[in-house]
Amino acid sequence: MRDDERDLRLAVQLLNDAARVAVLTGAGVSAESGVPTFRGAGGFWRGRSAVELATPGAFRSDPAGVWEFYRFRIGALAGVTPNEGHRSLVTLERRCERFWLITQNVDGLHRAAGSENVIELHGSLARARCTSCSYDCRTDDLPDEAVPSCPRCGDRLRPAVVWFGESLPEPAVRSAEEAVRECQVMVVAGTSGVVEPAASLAHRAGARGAAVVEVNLEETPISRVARVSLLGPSGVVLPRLVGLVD
Ligand code: BV8
Ligand code: ZN
Repeated sequence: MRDDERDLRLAVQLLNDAARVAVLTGAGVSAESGVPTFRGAGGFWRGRSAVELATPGAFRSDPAGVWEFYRFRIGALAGVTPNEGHRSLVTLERRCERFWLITQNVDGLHRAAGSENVIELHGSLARARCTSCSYDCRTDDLPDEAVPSCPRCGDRLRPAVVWFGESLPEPAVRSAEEAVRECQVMVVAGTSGVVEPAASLAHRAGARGAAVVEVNLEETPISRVARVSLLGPSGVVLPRLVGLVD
């Protein structure tokens, strides 16, 4: 039997034996819907890296430039639909007793596919919030200004995403911690395993005894803790894997 066949069968067996399953996804899962990844070629915008733009410092020094970057990404999502990989995770959720879908992605595609228990670690491009008061709104309702201002207090609005150097939303962290404690299997799909504290969720689940099943185009730091790594596009591998699970 070829190695990849053997690995796939092991991954199927691990999921068949599990009632409590967590999934951690990254930009690679949305890449199959045409959304540029964070670190690949898509990670650059007008010569500036996404990592450099996704920071409070960039927003302080160039709020209009940062809003241009986010409006570009929000606009690029129009017409983007979930792919087979997103849909396979909806099927997987329905067959598990307990299921957590932890995503680093901010594109809303898991919810659009029909996933229910979605934990958005890094927030969402669908919403903006005030930098001073509790006002928030949908980004398709934004005032048409270079730097949208809050209708309630007049201060600047910002995208409701988590920037580098910012803490993750408490409720999302609590749910992700529960998943790490309880899951028997954690499927980790389409993430470079570079960004913390998201990447540590996989390492900690593995260290605790959960079986980590990685799905990626290439090896990542998470491959070290994976019981099995399935190499290939998530839009092909995930449906194939879930399709074989009882
Ligand atoms: C925090 C929202 C505590 C914004 C994102 C030094 C100073 C300060 C902080 C740090 C530091 N060193 C480390 C840190 C922590 C820092 C961090 O991790 N930095 C990295 C760059 C080293 N983390 C933080 O700052 C976090 N907060 O730590 O709070 C704190 C508080 C105060 C001070 C210090 C610490 C906040 C991190 C959240 C950042 N926000 N997104 C926005 O989107 O604009 S993260 C961003 O990266 C996206 O969400 C993205 O999803 C995420 C992770 O990237 P990936 O999803 O993995 O995507 P990537 O492009 O990297 O990889 C794609 C993968 O898919 C690849 O492996 C590829 O092979 C694979 N792939 C591609 N195509 C396919 C595929 N796989 C399968 N099929 C395919 N078709
Ligand atoms: Zn306000």
